[in-house]
Amino acid sequence: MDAVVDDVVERLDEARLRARPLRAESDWPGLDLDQAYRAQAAQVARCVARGDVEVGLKLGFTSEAKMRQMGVDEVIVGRLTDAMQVAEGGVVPLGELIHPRVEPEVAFLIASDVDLTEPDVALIECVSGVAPALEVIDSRFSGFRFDLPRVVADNTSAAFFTVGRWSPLDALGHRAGVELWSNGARVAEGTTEAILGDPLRTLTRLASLGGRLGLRLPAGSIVLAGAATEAMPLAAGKIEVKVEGLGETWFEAKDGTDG
Ligand code: OOG
Ligand code: MG
Repeated sequence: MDAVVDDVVERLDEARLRARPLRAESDWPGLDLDQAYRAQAAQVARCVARGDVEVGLKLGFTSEAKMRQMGVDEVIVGRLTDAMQVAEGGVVPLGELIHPRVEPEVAFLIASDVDLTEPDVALIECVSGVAPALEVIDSRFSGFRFDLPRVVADNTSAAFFTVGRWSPLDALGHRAGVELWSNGARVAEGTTEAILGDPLRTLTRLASLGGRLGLRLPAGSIVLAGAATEAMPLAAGKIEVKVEGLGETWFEAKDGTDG
């Protein structure tokens, strides 16, 4: 047992459920990445014990824009559950969130069971589809201020996500345009090249990181490759992502906790 990890899990879980940020910049001095990934796993295990189902993994800080915005320089992995998934056109309840931001992403669909701890696992060969995606992030730390261990412990700020229609992998161009729209206005734009030079590279990074962390991807899992642009503040209304070659997807952000 690790009392620090237990405290991190307890406080972050409560912050998320109450939508009240933690002022923990000075707490847990020396918290390291290993403890942070254990805290992340334990928090998601709590959600699973309450009935949630794990549906995939997400990568964070796979673009320069994101690393610069948040002041970090390492790719990280988080866990996705069915409670975070919002159907296309569905509602993201702003009342459950602290200070949400939205990111334009692409998602991959994993077709067969993958054990990332197996050496030389060819994750890319297990991918059967790619889709436009939106991710809502909501740091449980006040002011979205954190270091790498804290954002990892906080399950990489994961809150909600929406995935559009799957296309075959070759529909994804090397420099496909990515646009984020909010209530009919384009609020961010970039290209898929911003994601590690090519979003497919995120799969190689995921294979090595996931191997060290002992992660698996059952058939049907979703992988979010990380934002192509900076994250933008999420306000009420229709939020849409358009990815050249893949089409678009959207959700509606609504005030109130009942959706
Ligand atoms: C961490 C989440 C980063 C991405 O796509 O890069 C992420 C954060 O910025 O709070 O999801
Ligand atoms: Mg993201």
